[in-house]
Amino acid sequence: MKKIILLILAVTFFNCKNETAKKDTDNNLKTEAQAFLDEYSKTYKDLYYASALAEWDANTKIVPGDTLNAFNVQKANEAFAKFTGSTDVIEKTKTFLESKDLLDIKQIRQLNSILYKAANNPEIVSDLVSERITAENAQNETLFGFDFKVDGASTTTTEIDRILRESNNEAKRLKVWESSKEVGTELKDGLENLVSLRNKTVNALGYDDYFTYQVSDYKMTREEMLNDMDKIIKEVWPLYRELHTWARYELAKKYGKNVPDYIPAHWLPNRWGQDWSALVKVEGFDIDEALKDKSAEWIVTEGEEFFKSIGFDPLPSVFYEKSSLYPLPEDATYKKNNHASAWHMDLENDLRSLMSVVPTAEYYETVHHELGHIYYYQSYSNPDVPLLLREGANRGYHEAIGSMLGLAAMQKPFLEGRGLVDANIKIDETQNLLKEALNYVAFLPFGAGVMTQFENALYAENLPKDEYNKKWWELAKKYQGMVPPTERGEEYCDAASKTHINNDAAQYYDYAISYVLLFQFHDHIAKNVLHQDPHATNYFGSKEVGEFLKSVLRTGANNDWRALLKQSVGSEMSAKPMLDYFEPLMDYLKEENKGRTYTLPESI
Ligand code: X8Z
Ligand code: ZN
Repeated sequence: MKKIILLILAVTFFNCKNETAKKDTDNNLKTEAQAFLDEYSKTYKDLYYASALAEWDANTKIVPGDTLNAFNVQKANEAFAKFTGSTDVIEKTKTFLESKDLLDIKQIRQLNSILYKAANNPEIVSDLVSERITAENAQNETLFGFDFKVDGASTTTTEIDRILRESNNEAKRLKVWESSKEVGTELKDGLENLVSLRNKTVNALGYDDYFTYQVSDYKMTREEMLNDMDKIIKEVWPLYRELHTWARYELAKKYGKNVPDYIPAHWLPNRWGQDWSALVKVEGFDIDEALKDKSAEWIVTEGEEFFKSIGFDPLPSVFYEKSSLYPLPEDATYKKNNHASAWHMDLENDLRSLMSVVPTAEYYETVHHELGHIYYYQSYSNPDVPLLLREGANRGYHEAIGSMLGLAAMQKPFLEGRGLVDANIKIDETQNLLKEALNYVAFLPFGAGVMTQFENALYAENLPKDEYNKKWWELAKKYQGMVPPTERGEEYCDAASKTHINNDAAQYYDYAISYVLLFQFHDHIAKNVLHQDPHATNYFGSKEVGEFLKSVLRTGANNDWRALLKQSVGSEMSAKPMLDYFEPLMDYLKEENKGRTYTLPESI
C-alpha cells in the first residue's frame, strides 16, 4: 500500500512538473503573440490614419486636373498595403494560429483579422495591389468629379434626387433620370478593370474571388450568403408583390398613363428604385414639410441630441471642426463625394462624417444612420477592444444601428415629443405603415436581389463587360419588377451609377442584413425595454434604450455576431420581426389591389 502511495506521489510530482513546463510554454506563446499583436497594432494605427487622412482629402475636395490628392492616396495606401499584406506578417500570424489552442479568443480574433486584411493586399502580388489602388482612386474621381448635365446645364445629384422625389412631370423626370445614369458610361471600363484586379489580389491568398472574400468576413461562404439573401426575398415577396401592384396603379394614375406590367425606372422617386417612400404623403404627418423651415445644421444637432438623450457622449469637437456635412456652395471650384459616409479616422476619437445634408425627411434619416456609425465607433473605442477589433460585430450590425434609430426617430410619438408634428392630429396609421414599407420592404429586392446578384455575377461568375447592362436590367425586372424607360444598351453601365458598385464592392448584402437586424433590435427594444407598440415608440430620453444599445456596441468585433444576437434579442437572425411589423398592411393592400392584375409571380 505504501509503495503504491509513493508511486502515485511520484507520478503526480512528475505530472506536475510536466504541467508547469507546459504552462510555461503556453504562457510564453501567449506573451509572444501579444507582443506581436501590440507591435502590429501600433504600426497599423499610424498607417491606417495616414490612409484615412489622404482618402478624406481626396473625397472632400475633388479638383479637376489636380494630381496631388491622387499622389497622396497612392503613397498612403501603398504603405498601408505593404504593411498589412507583408509576407512576414502573414507567416508569423499563421504560425501563431497553428497553436491557437494555446491562445485566448481575443488574440485569435485579432490574428484572424490580420489575415483577412492581408488577403486584400498580398505582398506576393504587390504590383497588382498598387495598380488596384490607382484604379480605385481614379474610379472615385470619375464618379464624384462627374459633371451631371440636364439640357446642357450643370446640375447636382441633390437636385436630381429632389426632382425624382417631387416632380409629376414625366418628361422632366425622364431627363434627369437619364442624366443621372450618364456617369455609368464613363465608369464601365474602370469597373471591368477593378473586377479583374480585385479578384486577382485576393486569389493570391487562396480566395476564389472578391465576392467570396468579402462574404468571408461574416464567417460564411458565398453560397450561404446567396441562400440567406434568397430566403429574405422569398419571405418578403408576398408583401413586395402587393406593393408593386399598388405602385403600378398609383403611378399610372399620377402620370396619366396605362398601367404598365413593370414599373418604368424614372417613375420611382429614387435613382435606383431602392426607396419608394416618397410616393406616399401622410396627411398631418409630413416630415418633409415639418423640416422645410429647419436648417441642415439643425438636423445634425437634433440627431446628436437624440443620441445624447439616451446616454451617449456629445460628439467630440473634431466632428464639427473636420466633418464635411453640407452641400458645397454653388460657386465652389471643386466637388466632393456626394454619398453619405462616416469615418473612424484614427480608430480612436477622430470621428468625421461626409454628407450633403439638406432639410428633407430622407436626409433626416441619413443623419441618424451616419451618427449610428459614429456612435458605434465611439462605443467600441475603449480599452477592452483592441484596435484590430474596432469594427462592428459584423458589417450588417454597423449599418443597422443608425438605420434603426432613423426608423425610431420618424415615429409619431418621437416626433411629437420633439415638436415636429402636432400631437392633436390623428393620422392614418395604415398610410404611415405603407410609407415605411415603401422604404424598408421595397429596398430588399434591390439590396438582397439586384445588387447582390449583380456583384456575384461580376466577381464570381465572370460576367463579360458586354453583358453588364443586360444583366443589370434582367435582375431589376426579376427582383424589383422595374424596367428602364427606354432601351439601355451596352454603351451604358447603369449599375456603375451606384456608388457601392465602384467603391464598396461586393458588400451590398450588408444593408439587406442590416434591415433584418434592425427590426429584430427595434422589436426587442419596443417590447422588452420600452414596453411600447413597435409602430409607435418614443426612444428619446430613454437611458434603458441607451444601455441596451451600448451592450451591443461596446464589444465591437470582439464577439461572435450570432451569439451576440442571441444574447441581446434572444433569437437568431430572422425576418419575422420585420414581417410582423408590416403584417397589418397585407389586408389593406389586398383590398386596394382587388381586381387589379398582378404581374410579378406569386413566389420567387
Ligand atoms: O450607403 C448607405 C449609407 C452608407 S453609410 C448612407 N446606404 C445604402 C444606400 O444608400 O444605398 C444606407 C441604406 C442603403
Ligand atoms: Zn452606413
